[in-house]
Amino acid sequence: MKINKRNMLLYAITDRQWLNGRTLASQVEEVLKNGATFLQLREKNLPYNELVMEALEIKEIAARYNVPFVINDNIYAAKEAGADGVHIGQGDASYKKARELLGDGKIIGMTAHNLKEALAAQKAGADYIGAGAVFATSTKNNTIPMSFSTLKEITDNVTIPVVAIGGINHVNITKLKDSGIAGAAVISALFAQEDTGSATARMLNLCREVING
Ligand code: 3NM
Repeated sequence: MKINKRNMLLYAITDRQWLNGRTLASQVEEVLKNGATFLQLREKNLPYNELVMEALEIKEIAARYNVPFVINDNIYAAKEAGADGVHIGQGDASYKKARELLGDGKIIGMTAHNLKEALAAQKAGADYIGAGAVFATSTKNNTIPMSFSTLKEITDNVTIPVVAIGGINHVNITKLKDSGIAGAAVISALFAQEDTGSATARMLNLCREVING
């Protein structure tokens, strides 16, 4: 599966820390039913076999909604589970390794914290860029703050889609207007909410207003 800009509008990233008895599969179903356009499975502490099992379950849900599904970091799990691709950090070597293993048809997204990294990701062959952290977040430690002007500099200078990430919520997303992004990547604004489905529907409308409008 290859992506286009429209796939990037509301990029949902999973997180099990807020499940409170709910299952990840049910939360993913809510998020996709309510219009998220892209899905990343992000698991920082799961043993490999469990990650693959979970990926297989989530992949089936994403396929039902025809939403691209990538796995964070683990190219081997992405390969074994037959995911649509992987999201990786920096580096030409990591890109090459991922592309070699997954093949040309798969999606490879890369993180960038500044223009130099964004240009390097594009040059390596990345299909899209995740750029952040555009706002403060408690979901991930040690994020590097990214100003609006850096974000804009990136979107002005690369041709592949850029999704903004980091602390984006239903209020501050309006600040990303005219930044040139193709979408917003969010974790807690969806998965930490009591009603994940309605949080997704509201976020999708905001993305349409801010990004397409
Ligand atoms: N990467 P939330 S910020 C996974 O800056 C991730 O690269 C970031 O979660 C980066 O939407 C982040 O809850 C966490 O803030 C995003």
